[in-house]
Amino acid sequence: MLIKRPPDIKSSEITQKELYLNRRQFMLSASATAVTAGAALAGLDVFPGSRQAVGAEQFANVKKSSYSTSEKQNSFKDITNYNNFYELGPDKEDPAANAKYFTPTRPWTVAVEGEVKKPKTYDIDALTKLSPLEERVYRLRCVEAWSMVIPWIGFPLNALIKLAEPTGNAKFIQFVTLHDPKRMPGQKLPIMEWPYVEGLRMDEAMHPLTILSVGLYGQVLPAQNGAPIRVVVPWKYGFKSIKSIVKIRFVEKQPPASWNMMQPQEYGFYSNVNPEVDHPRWTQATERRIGEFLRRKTLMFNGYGDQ
Ligand SMILES: Nc1nc2c(c(=O)[nH]1)N[C@H]1C(S)=C(S)[C@@H](COP(=O)(O)O)O[C@H]1N2
Ligand SMILES: [Mo]
Repeated sequence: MLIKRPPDIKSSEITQKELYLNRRQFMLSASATAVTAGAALAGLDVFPGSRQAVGAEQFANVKKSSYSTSEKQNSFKDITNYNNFYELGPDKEDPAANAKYFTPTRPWTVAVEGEVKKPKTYDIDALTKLSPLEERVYRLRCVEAWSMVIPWIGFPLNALIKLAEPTGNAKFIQFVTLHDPKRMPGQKLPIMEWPYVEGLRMDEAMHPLTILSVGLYGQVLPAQNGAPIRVVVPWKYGFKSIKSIVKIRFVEKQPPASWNMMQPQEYGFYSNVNPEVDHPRWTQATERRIGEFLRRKTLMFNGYGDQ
């Protein structure tokens, strides 16, 4: 199903459409997610000046977070068409184009296991209701020196950690992405060891800035941004923010992390954004904000040093 925006759509019609969408109170349904991805593919889904993509399920009662930056946000179109998600292809345009193989991303479960007193496999809908959802407008700074400002919807990872009750042995958390080459065709390519894995030290995982995101721009997470649930750690390079997770495992030793395993001399385990430490092949002192022409200075810890 392809929803096209007539070029001369009137603002009165937009309002009608939005009211209609809200009234429908879209269920967390496979079809809603599929429509989002399909429409995003066409690149025609966003009404200019509106935060909504036609047909996508909207979250209600999302609190604004005081942790948000007031910087100009990137457009929904940029955020959903310029991605790193190797499971859906190695080029920036691939994830949007290949999202159709990955959707629908429901049903979905996330297993919380390892060094915890309360291991549990959560259904994505239960996980989404685990803690009040907030909008967190964060910068995401890729190690490849581009960045975006994205209005994420999510909740602090520490809410889930507290429920799991880590044992004294839990020093790190490992995150694992879905491994399903049929739905993630990039996994047929030997570009890295699959599944994608990442890790955080327990204090980093508990930090109030670290979130599990289930949406952006007020709606469910598009497939190419890591549907249905991903990590966002705003003071670290983008590759730490692992997408489409199925496992959260509490462990004693520092767990393997995909980019670190692939090129240990280029990507460390901690990978805090630091403009003073260059990548062996390029500078990290500046970055290109997607949609802008001039490069800007990269901030220490991506601007999250104070927290
Ligand atoms: N599973 C998985 N997670 C991933 C990646 C990936 O290839 N696979 N790419 C990472 C990188 S390098 C970046 S910069 C961000 C990009 O997130 P975005 O596409 O939502 O902007 O996702 C990260 N999470
Ligand atoms: Mo990245």
